[in-house]
Amino acid sequence: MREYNFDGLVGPTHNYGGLSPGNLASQSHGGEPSHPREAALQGLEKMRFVSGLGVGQAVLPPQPRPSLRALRALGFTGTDEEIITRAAREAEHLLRLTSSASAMWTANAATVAPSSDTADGRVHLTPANLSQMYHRAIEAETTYAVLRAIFADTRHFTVHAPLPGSSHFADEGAANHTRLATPGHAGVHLLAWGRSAWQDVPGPKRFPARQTLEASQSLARLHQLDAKQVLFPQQHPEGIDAGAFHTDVMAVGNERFLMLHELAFVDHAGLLQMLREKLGPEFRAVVATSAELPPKDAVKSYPFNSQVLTLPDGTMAIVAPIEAQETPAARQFLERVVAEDTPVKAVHYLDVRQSMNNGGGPACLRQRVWLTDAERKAITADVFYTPALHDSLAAWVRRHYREVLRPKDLQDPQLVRETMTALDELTRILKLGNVYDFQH
Ligand code: SUG
Repeated sequence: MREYNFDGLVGPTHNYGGLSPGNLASQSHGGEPSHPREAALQGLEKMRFVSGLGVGQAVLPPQPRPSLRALRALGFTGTDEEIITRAAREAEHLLRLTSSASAMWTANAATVAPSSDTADGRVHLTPANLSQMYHRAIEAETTYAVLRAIFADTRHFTVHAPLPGSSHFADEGAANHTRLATPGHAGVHLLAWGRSAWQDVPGPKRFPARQTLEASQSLARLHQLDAKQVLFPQQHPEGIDAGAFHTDVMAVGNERFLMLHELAFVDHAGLLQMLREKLGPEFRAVVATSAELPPKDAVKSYPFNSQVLTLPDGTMAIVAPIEAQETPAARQFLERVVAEDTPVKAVHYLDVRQSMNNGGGPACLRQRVWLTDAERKAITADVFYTPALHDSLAAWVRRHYREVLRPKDLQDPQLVRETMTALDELTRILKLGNVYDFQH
């Protein structure tokens, strides 16, 4: 079984809409000009780097934005251009909400369970409903279509429908999911959550908690995970109030290694004790206290929003955002992780600033999918990273993406045409078939 990182290709309307309460970067950069072309190329460079480490790499496509389907559902009628013009005039905020390129953060696209851990021996995937925020909720339908197109072979894959779209089952995908495993021990799944729809659990006071316990429990059932191998830790309310809207802002794990901030989970000591019992003595965890790494620094520079990758030689490497290198407490923490008795032997810092400014670091930009060789071969779409695919995607970005996007550019009816032309072409590059509503 090998891990493939399915990175989201940044979409042509990447912009700073200020859309996510509780996500401090999104709030503080709202209204600034964005650079879609640079953003997409930064993402491609990250894929090149990870693939160069010898780690499995693949790509997921952006979604059509502004979403005409969403605007039509809200009562706008007429030609595509008329819809944009009228929305711009009458409800600028709806145009902004339906224009976000947020599907780039594919950690939120779905939750995945590898075939080694599921009762029926298939890979299970559930697209996240993202029902907590409208600009993200509109991703689910297209994500479902894209995943069905890629993971089409039902002998190997089960793609479930997104959880029912009520706030009761608000699901943010793999951003709250961690799979840990040690040799000789079955994989353990952490399915974290921020609030309960049913039980009375103290939650954050300042910012919204997104994922519900009820959603996480449903994912464990749908994916046919062994109940003994699943834990449901609660995200620490103080962590959420400090800006850790997803678990992966304060914790990241891989196989026998977990690094976390003490504000990642309620009772992290109890959680680590349970993990040691389930995973045995090879399991390693490194905890950052608030004294060592102030929550403000963790949220601003995202050392935990790193990819922890197993390399072909069995050691691990961390791919962290450059902001973590520039923030002394974060850099020193990552250096400590390498210096201590952990499998991590190197830290690499990459520039994904365009995404970081909306609260999305390296870990947000990728969905982990564990595949056997047979499962890998069952995927016929051209989504696996190669230098040739890189070249054709980079050329495609340069052909279609604008250099700069200012808030009022979203009102340009031309933008929706440009996006449709680009995405239509992309589905042919990736051999996806017709996955977008405008293609039907
Ligand atoms: O859902 N930002 C995303 C960032 C998602 C990060 N993902 C993970 N942590 N896995 C969010 O808050 C901001 C869009 C804007 O403001 O334009 C946004 O949606």
